[in-house]
Formats: sequence, C-alpha cells, structure tokens
Amino acid sequence: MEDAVQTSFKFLHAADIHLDSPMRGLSNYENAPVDAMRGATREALKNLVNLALAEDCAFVVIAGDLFDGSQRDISTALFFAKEMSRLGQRNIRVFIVFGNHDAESQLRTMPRPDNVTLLSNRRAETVEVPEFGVAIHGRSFARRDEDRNLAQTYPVATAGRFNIGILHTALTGHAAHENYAPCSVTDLVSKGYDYWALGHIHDFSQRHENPAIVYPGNLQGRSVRETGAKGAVLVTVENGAVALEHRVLDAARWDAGIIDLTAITSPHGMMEQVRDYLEAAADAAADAAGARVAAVRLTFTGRTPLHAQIIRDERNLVEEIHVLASGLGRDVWVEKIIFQTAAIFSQAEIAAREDAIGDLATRLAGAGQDGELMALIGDDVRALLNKLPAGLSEQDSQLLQAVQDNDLSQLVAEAGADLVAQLVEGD
Ligand SMILES: [Mn+2]
Repeated sequence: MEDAVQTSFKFLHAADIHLDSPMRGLSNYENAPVDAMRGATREALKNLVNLALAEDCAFVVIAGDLFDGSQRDISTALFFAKEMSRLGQRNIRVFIVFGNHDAESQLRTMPRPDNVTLLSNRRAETVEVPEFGVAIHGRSFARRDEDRNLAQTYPVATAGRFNIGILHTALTGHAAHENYAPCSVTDLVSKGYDYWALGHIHDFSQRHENPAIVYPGNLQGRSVRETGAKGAVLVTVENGAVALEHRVLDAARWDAGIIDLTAITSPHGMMEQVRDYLEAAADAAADAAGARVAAVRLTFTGRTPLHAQIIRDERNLVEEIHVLASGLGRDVWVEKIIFQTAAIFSQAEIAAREDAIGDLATRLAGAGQDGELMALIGDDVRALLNKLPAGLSEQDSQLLQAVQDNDLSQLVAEAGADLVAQLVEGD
C-alpha cells in the first residue's frame, strides 16, 4: 500500500533573484551604503529560506534568473548552495528552471546540493513529488535569447496530481522586459495545470485566477527602476484549492520620489518637503522585520518661484539635501537628485513684456537660429572644453555631445530661458 499523500501543503514561488547583482555604479556615489546595497540580494535569499523553514513549506520553486549573467565569482554559487542546504536539512526540495540571465552565467554548471533539481534545457521535464501528490513541469533556457514558445513543449497535466508549471517567459510582451519565450495565457491554461509559476517580469502580478498564473516579481530591487516592496509568493494548497500571499523579503528598498515645488516659496520650505518625503520613505521601508536601507531618488517638479534660485544654487541645494538626509538618523540614502522645475512665467509671457527683459528674452529666443552667432559660441565652447580635465559630469557630457553634433541651439535656448527666469524672478 502507498503512503498517505498529503493533499494540504504550502510552497514558495520565487523568481528573478539575480544573486550578487552588482548594482552597477554604486561606488561612484558619495555616502552610498555600498555594503548594504550589494549584500541585499544575498540577505533577500536568506529571508526566502527562513520563510520556507518558518512556514514548513513542502518545496520551493525558482522560475529563472537565479544568477545575474556574466558572473564568474564562485562564491556566488557557494553562497546559494549553502542556503539551499539549510532547506535540505529539513527535506525541503528546490526546483529551478534557468532564465535568460542564467543561460549565459558561468555558474550554471556548478554542482548543487542533492535537494536542488535543475530542470532540463533540452525538453520540458516532469518531476514527481509523490508525498504531496505533486507533478512539477519545467524547462530551462538553453540560451539567452530564447525566442521559441517553450510553453507549447510542456506536457498536459498528469492525472490525479496537483500540477505546477515553472516557466521563465515574457508572456505576450512587456515594455520593460525582453520578449523571451513568448506564449499566451491561453497556451498555459490549455495544459490543465493547477498553478503556473512564472518568472522574468520583476513586479508581482497574478495573470489568471483559475488556474493561478503568477509572477512573484524579483526578490530584491536592483535599481531605482525597481521600486517598492519585493519578495516571493507563498502558495497554500488545501485539497486542491489555491490561496496566494505575496510576502515581502527584500533587504533594501528603492524609492523614486517626485516633489512638487509649485507652492513652495523658500529653500526652507523645499527642505521641509524633502525631510517629510525622506521620513516617509524610511517608514515605508521598515516593517516588523526591522529597518531596511531606503535608497531614494528625488525629482523636483513644478512651476515654482524657486526655479531661478535652484539654477543659481543647485550645488549647494544638493549638498544641503545630502546633509539633511544623513542627519535624520534613519536608514535613508539619497541616490540622485534631479531638478525638473520651471519658471512661473512662460517664455512667451516674458517675451510679450514691453520692457528690457522682454526685449532680451526675444533676442535670446532667436539666438539659436543665428548661424553666425552659433558658430562663434561653438568656437568658444570648444576652446573651453579643451582646457577641462577628463571625467566630465553628466551635464558637461550633454554639452560635449552638442558640440560634437555641431548643434548648440538647444543649449543656448535653455541657458537663455534660465537667464531670463533669473532676471524676472529677481525683480
Ligand atoms: Mn530577471
């Protein structure tokens, strides 16, 4: 007689772990919490393992992009193996398909602990987990730019089993992600499975109710393009019925803040807005599990009386914001500050003025069309650039590009508008 099959169990579905993702460019920033940010993908993996142990999960599935691509550092694979063996000690198995990033990783051939099963990249493979009455189907990417419909190669559901499909796919496409292993929700539903564990899209979303077709999002945000809480999906199966819960497991949080300065009239008021935003970001990043580093990008917007002062004092204001942030005594770091403010008066309004400022605005606005003047300015700028040391700031490289393109009209128009704004708001 067969052993009794457990028909109620939990499992964890994670994807896009990108272990040891370098978080490029971090060391270029002053005051960057480099260790906390670089170590975040490892901490998040530890959190995943801790959750699987705490919830007594039957098994864990990882739907691709476990590794981050062109890594060679063997310590990444060793760290992964060590964490997986913590699950192995409790007889918790781990099922993985490789995604586009793993396919090119040198770490893909590293030995893995016995409790870890990597599904084939030659064909869709089925693994039985008999003690829970589960059949797991999956297929790894064999190469990065997998453009075939892999879902079509998956078998139909195994009768009398709870069927799970693991697949790294863009489904029918996503603006921010490469369109790998394309397939439709209908392709997936047609297999008759109970749960589809997808990977590739870095945000949590459920694409279909029954069967559940789910992206858990990535385990840890890796840049300001990946904001908000990240984690994995805890799936509870009770006699075949599925319940989902997205559990937050990240160790650092990215945050993109827009601060509207429209109604702000003084630098003091601006700093109050910044303080409030950073406090809120630090609060949002912390939870019962404790504080996390919040990496915040601040973008200032709005037609504001402060615009002229921002142009004049940009460096000081930036410094003041960094000082304010580090003085909060919170785990918050300002990654970047972007000014997109505008003057209260439009260029057309100023040009319509019947005074010296209106006259100047009109002349400056037309300067870009004056070929002779542009050539003179171009010569001056080139001479100036030749005297500058290497390692230009972003703004300077914009200038450099404009000189190379032989088109300074845009920059002259902007500089003219800024100059006039300062005149108008200075009076
Ligand atoms: Mn990914």
